[in-house]
Amino acid sequence: MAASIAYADTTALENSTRPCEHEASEEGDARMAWWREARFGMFIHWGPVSLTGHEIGWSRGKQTPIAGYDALYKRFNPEKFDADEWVETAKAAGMKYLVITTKHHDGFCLWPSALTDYDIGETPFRRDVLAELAAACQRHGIRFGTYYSVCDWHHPDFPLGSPGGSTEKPNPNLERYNEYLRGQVAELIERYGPLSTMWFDVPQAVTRKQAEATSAYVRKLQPDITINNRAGGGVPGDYDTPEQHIGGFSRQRPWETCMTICRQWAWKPNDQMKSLEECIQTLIRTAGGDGNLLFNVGPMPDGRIEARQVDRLKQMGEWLETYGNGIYGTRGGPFMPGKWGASTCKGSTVYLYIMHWTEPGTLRLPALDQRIRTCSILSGGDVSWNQSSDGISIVVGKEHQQDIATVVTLEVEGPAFDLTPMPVIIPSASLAFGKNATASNVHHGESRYGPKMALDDNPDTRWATDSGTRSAQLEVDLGKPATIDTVFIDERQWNRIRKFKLEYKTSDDWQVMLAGTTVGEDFRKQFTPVRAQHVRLNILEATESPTLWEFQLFKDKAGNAAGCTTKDDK
Ligand code: H79
Repeated sequence: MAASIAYADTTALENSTRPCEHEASEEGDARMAWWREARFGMFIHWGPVSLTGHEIGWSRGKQTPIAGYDALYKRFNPEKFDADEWVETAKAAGMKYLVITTKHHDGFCLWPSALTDYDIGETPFRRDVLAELAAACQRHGIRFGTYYSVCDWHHPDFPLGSPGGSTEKPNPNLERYNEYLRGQVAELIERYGPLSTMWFDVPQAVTRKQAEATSAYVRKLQPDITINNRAGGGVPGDYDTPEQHIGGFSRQRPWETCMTICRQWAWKPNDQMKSLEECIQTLIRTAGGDGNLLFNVGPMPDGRIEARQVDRLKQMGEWLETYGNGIYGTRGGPFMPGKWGASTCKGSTVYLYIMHWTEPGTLRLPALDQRIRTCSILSGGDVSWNQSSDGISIVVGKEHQQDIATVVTLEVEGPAFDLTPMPVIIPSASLAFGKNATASNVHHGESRYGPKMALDDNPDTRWATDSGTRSAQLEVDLGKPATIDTVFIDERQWNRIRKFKLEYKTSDDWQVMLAGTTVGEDFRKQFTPVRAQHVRLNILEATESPTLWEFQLFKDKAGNAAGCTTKDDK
């Protein structure tokens, strides 16, 4: 199996929202109750690989030759490791649980396992990192969970090897490997449990039957443990795991976005770190979509978490001290996350986290079917508001607008959770809005991923293509000829397009009006005006299957996105 196949499998799992398979059960709800309340956890990727500064697992046989990678543990001696310091950092960040890579794809075990010698007990350090960490978590009231990689490119019995599972081992024995895996997860639960979660990953070469058996075994050892959706074979587990992006709004199926504070999972010197604004807005948008955030740090080879990362996490915690009431113990909605911001609710309170004003100082929201009793700014100050059957408007003076998010609370008459979730649609006035469209490819042929989803001004819907797609066309019929000179394209943080042409149809040909390379979030470009009825975005190259949230066309509108103003308009 090639590395690319392994990756495609993971992607499929991340996106697995097949409601019929994931019927909520009472046991499931009970297991997940604390998890939903907690909302925010720390992910830790660590091991001897930190000595190289390259990516955990994936750099084996790539940046670092296999023999060299596998010998790193002999000089892994993180003398400054202090479990209390890590857990105190998580706590200061406002995190409620912690999940650590007990074994990544490289096979190294951070605890002294009875089933292998490739573990922390054989390093000069020798201390049991998991025992110390589990104890520290207990002391500080943080739930402790274990990441355990299903694939093991180091173990001779696992059929695939490095780099990235693209090679085959000479004498694999998957039966025996599964016994090893089950023996190890039993050690984890028995020695360091009760665990908050068993966080499986990259289940290459595993059948549904085997994954079901493993999950049942884990459940038997600890009935209230949560299990993610990566045990293998499409076994759904308790929650979905969007990786490095924020999951879509869903109240039916629990989900947890895992994301890195820098770029790499494992420590890398001078890795690019996210701004405080990006960190906090990510947490808000996650909670607003009714999901959790498992935010990753990669500690250094000396055992410490980088000071700048510790500082960033503390800043998040300080923000949460003021605004966390609207994060912990809340549910996402009723206003779905979008460019404008996100909302959460608890009791009869709706929390609005306003990040972009639809007009300077004003936010317009769709109508609610409960009366708003009061409206206030969480950090104090005046807000004026109006509610009618057409919608709600909220006006906040410049002096009370906050950089990261202005937090406004609405008190409604009944349980806010009963309000039906709705998108915040800001009319773009795009000439392509609601027009007929066709696409060369639609993800699984499903209409919810159809081309019209890119023409609906709805920030929660998108046109998507099948995984494996690397080029695609989206064609719009404007109904009648129109003059256009501006395009707006939004593929969010996915940033998959590498080469595209914007074209219009003449009587017998497609003519190029704009050519470009990357698109990403909020791409806006003006070009020489053309008059056309049929316009297409011709994506010539993409790193993954192309997907677009919005595709908009304008005449004389080089201005702001979707009628939105940003904080810069203050
Ligand atoms: O443990 C972390 C990742 O190592 C693992 N899951 C999270 C929690 C993971 N599984 N699949 N993937 C990541 C996606 C694979 C991405 C890749 Fe790459 C792109 C592999 C090779 C190219 C990222 C960039 C890793 C190496 C370079």
